[in-house]
Amino acid sequence: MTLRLSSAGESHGPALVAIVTGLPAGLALDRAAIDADLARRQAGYGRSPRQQIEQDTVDVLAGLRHGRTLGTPLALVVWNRDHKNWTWGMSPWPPEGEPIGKGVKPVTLPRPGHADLAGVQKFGHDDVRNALERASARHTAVHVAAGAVAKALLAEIGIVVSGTVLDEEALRAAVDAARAERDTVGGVVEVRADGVPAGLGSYATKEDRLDARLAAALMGIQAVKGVEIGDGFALAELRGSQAHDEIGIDKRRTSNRAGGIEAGVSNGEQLVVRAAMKPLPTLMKPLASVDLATGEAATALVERSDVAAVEALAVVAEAAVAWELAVAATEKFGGDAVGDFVEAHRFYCARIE
Ligand code: EPS
Repeated sequence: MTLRLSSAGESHGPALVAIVTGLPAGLALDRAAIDADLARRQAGYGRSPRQQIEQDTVDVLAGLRHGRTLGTPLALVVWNRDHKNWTWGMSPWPPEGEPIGKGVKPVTLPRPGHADLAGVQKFGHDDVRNALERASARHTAVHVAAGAVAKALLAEIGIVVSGTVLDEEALRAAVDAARAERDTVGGVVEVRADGVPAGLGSYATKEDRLDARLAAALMGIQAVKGVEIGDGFALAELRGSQAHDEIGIDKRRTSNRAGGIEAGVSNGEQLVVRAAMKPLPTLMKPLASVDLATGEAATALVERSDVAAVEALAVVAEAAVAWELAVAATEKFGGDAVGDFVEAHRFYCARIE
């Protein structure tokens, strides 16, 4: 039983969907808890007016009965409320009637920093919208819903994951200043996980390494350009005697510069990872670009945008880390029923004590 997640959905299409397979049966899910994470993702400072339109909530179409998983594929849906303004422009089928609403006019002005140009080149599109709709961070909403499911599973074995902006005050000041100058900003988020037992992930192959998996998961989030595990880049400046975390007779560490992972394996200390986000590429004062329709010099697309989405990233990164930990935990403890999973974890923890 491998825990897997796949998702689909365009930013202004009808909905965002996710299918989760490999969840044990009998896991209790709390709709309010999932919706609370969706709301946290939307609440961040510097987000666009789109967030007032959306007010995301989750619907479950399969895999759940009376609030408990069935051990069958779980289908999650987050509807795009804004789709009502794009029914012609983002119609999945050839649209009928007069073109009306948003997304009618092709976009030909690619934004530096976005998927726009490489996206149309790669897929052979002539409307940049065909690239930007899926490249948009909008679909992180349904990944947050899946992350909330992962957190419910992790809670069964006492693992708690939480993400924050590294420096909220500085971020808010930077957002205010950037907004005044009609610009955008990025920032750094940190995710910590408590209760992670030693032994998740493995040094056996590079694909097994928990740090590699977490880095890939975080880099998989829009706009993330850097990832650190524990003290990360700062460790490169230290001597070995200063960098490593000494082991006590209780097998605990006196420090945690490794961020809870050594050699790709969790070591029982708090997991600490950080992700750096670049400033958002949709600018009200656009950068130089080319008009793909005429080949002439132009400035990039100007669209409704966020000033920053760093607080949203903290929630999305939390979901991504929770997801990877849930994959690693189910790999290690298995179980078709949630009770089997919990029991295997209990047995293992007793053994390594
Ligand atoms: C996004 C652009 C904005 C954001 C959007 C991500 O959307 P729009 O182009 O519709 O104004 O608001 O984020 C969300 C809608 C969301 O829920 O996170 C982008 O280009 O990535």
